[in-house]
Amino acid sequence: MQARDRAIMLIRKHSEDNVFYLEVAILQGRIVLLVDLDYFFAQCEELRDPSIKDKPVVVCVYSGRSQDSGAVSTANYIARKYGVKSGMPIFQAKKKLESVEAVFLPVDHVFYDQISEKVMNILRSHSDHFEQVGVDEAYLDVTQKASGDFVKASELAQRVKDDLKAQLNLSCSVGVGPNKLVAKIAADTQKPDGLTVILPEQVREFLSPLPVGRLIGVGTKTKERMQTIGISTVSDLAACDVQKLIAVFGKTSGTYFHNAALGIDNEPVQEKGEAESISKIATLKQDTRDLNLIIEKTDQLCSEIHNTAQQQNIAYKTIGIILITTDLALYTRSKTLENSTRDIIALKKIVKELFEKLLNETPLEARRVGVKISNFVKEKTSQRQLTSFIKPE
Ligand code: DCP
Ligand code: CA
Ligand code: CA
Repeated sequence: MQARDRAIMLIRKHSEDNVFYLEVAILQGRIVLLVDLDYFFAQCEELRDPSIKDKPVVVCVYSGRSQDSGAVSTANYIARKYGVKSGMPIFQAKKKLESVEAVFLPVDHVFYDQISEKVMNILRSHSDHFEQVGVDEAYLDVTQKASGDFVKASELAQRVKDDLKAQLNLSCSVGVGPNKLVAKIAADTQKPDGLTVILPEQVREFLSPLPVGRLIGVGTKTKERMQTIGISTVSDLAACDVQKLIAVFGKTSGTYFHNAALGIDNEPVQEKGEAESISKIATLKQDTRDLNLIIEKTDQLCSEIHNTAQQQNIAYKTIGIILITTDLALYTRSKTLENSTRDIIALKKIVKELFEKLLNETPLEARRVGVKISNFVKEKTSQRQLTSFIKPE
């Protein structure tokens, strides 16, 4: 049975049993779709030349040193059957495909960006709120369009898929859930050409058996640290006391992991650049002119801002500070960089410099201090692509 039919049946069955509960659950919640194009770069190449469609297609980032040096950017699903994967050295992919007639092509970002733009325009038209998160994926908040109803949302998701197929001849995989976290994981569970619907009441059961690495924000290092405290699945993480997580990972990350394990995620679907700045401000334990005490506090604020910026995939050009002195006068200073950054070390360094300078300009003591980033730069891709890793050998 298709996930979509299962979702529809569940809603109907429950609504017979418990109409009130279900209406409350559905009306209050959001419905978010994550749409991710299948084997994107390789699918674009198949569009350009449909004659390669039935063969293994491997898109490569050639480093240029020798004929086959470089790595695989992506491959179509036929090539994946032979074991070809993103990131694999090209010579290795060639070895895996030596018994068949395969097509190896160089990346052509200009072409993929053009197709991506067309895709995003179609996706945007189906949403109340829209957020592109990579060259080939986007979140769509469809709560209003679907009248808060998961059945309608599932049908809408199918229409999105049909539209992309009819207008651009592209296939994608879609996840439907009550928030971004669940929608993203749902989309990853059935590929290619998948549609996976997770109802609010299915979230815990859906997430529980998954390895923690499937949660957004749990990378290799975090996964290893979790293993050392006996956490390998999402249900292990959900069972772990939040205070323990905070002790190990800090307040922001500990709380985030705890909520994520429970399927809680309140991040809005919003286009990058919608928010114009992110700022945090805090009161010092005591009024002071001691730069070290001030920096101790602003370093914390920088970490919080850095986490938020990372979650929203924001790079920024302007870094600012806020100082409120004992007499409650407010001072602000900022520095605009030539190139955008997302580097926490640069952020902390500039904040320190700005405070050092500002303290020299006022004789008063600091009472409250703040940090602000602005002048955001929209990044096309949240996934770090191979091209950004590969250096000439
Ligand atoms: N990409 C890359 N290097 C990687 C991962 C991805 O260059 N290590 C590029 C090529 C992909 C595109 O980004 O086509 C999108 O990445 P995805 O992770 O969404 O992978 P695909 O779309 O290729 O495959 P899938 O069908 O699994 O989504
Ligand atoms: Ca993809
Ligand atoms: Ca993607």
